Amino acid sequence: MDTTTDMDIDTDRNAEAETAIAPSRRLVMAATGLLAGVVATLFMILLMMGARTWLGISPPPEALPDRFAPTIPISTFFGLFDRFGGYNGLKRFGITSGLGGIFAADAVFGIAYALIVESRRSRQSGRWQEGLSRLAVGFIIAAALVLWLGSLALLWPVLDANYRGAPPGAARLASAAALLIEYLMFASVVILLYRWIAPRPALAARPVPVGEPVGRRAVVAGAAGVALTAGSGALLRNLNAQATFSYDGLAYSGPGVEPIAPNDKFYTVTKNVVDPNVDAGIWRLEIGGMVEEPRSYTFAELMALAGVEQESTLMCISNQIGAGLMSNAVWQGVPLRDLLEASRPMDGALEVFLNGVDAYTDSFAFEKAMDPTTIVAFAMNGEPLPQRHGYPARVVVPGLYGEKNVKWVTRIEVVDYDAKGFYEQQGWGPNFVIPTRSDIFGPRWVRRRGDTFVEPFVAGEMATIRGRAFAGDRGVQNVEFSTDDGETWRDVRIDYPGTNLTWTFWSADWEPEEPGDYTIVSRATDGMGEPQPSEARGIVPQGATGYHRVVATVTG
Ligand SMILES: Nc1nc2c(c(=O)[nH]1)N[C@H]1C(S)=C(S)[C@@H](COP(=O)(O)O)O[C@H]1N2
Ligand SMILES: [Mo]
Repeated sequence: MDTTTDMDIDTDRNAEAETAIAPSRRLVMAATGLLAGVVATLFMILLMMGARTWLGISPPPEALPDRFAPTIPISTFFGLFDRFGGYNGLKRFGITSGLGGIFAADAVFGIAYALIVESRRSRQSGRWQEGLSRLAVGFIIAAALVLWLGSLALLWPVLDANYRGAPPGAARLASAAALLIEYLMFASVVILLYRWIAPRPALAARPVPVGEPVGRRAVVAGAAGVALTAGSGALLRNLNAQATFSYDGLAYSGPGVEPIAPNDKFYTVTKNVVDPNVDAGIWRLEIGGMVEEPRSYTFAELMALAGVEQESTLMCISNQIGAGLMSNAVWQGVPLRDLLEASRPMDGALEVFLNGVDAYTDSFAFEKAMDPTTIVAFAMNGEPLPQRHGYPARVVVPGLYGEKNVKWVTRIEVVDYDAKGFYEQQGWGPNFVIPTRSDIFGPRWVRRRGDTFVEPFVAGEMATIRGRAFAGDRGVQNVEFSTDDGETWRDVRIDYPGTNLTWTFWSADWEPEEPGDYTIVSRATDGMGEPQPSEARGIVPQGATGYHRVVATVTG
């Protein structure tokens, strides 16, 4: 590196710069580097927040957990839930540790810059403009490239996320470009700020009196940091207001449940901290992979295709017996089969691999994709899909757990291998067919040691027990009910039969004769004549099975 022109400016200063740097001066340099690093980080975070808010580009603190969550085994994943307060607590932890990590890395970066680059004879001029030597420019570019290539390597699989709905190819380019710009800006701000604040070499040789420009500049830099924090804070509050914390895990249960769940009460599960807010104008649905004719549909083109209307029930694999991570709706959409056939799938198709705009992935058998009941839905109960349920389009695949019903779907690939999506990589499955279940939702009960009705029943008075049964896409043939913990069974009344793809609502009258505790149980038989499994099985790894038991206290 040739710095002779800089060095020629002032030979006295030159001489000083060649003398060893005093430890106290090193401390000032390190502190200045730290300050520059922190302020530059605040600036970069403001850029990231802006890119997230207006362009839907996922910042590294959001992308990192998305990248690594699928690699965490289920047991560890649930262990983390316990430690951090559920999925929401874990999501908060993911974001804050991502932000913390960025600050720590960048503070180290600032200090290292000060002690390594600035202590070299690279800065012979007292004025920062002149200090912008080739070495500094080289350093900016090298540092940004290292951060950028590292980020690309680490985040590649999730860089195709775009929370405004840009198609995966464009989204990946946008994410990569944003990172490069952010890192270049970061490195530039570190250097410019350092050189603006730092004591000039000529001054540094003597003690810095209070009130020197150095101190004032550090204060100005600090103030800039505060202003940047306020800016990021405003954007962060805005994102936090949209965050899924308030509704992720929303259950639909209790005596008030209706056969068709209203859209705003439909159970909700999402991996995201802030769900996509898709601009249907830029969104596309791509059909690709092993097809003769890859295609890309605009929202208008999709809606113009011959559509179907279908009532079907969705249930999360994490739905405990008796719990409310299940709901039923009438969906409007296009059979996936029509879209696949239009693209002419090749021989050897084994599965379809689905991508949401949030870099969520899942897969299911090609044969299931060709089933006429598997649809790409764009409306729910006669309204456009609500944002949190996948606007502008989601897959509805009856009979398979909720996770296969990819929301904000943007790309469907035909593949000839066993593709594993977000949760399947954690170890869920491999069988995602919903087992038959039935439960009781009224009168109200609470989960104590076991489930217990809140209000006591009265001997000699007629009461009505109400519940639901669900058998994936096999239909519910019949439901039975017991008030003696399964010793004896009798048939129930079917209040809402639904279809093969939906749940069934049932009720039974019960007039207890004697005071005491009774265990109420139900069991269903599916449309194939198969009884509901009685074996109590937990949700990991293939969803819960077993009977729902609720204890009733009968008073005299
Ligand atoms: N793109 C995307 N699709 C997704 C998810 C997600 O996080 N991202 N979550 C899945 C899970 S685990 C479930 S149970 C269902 C929930 O759908 P709902 O919120 O509309 O009820 O969406 C599935 N589809
Ligand atoms: Mo789920």
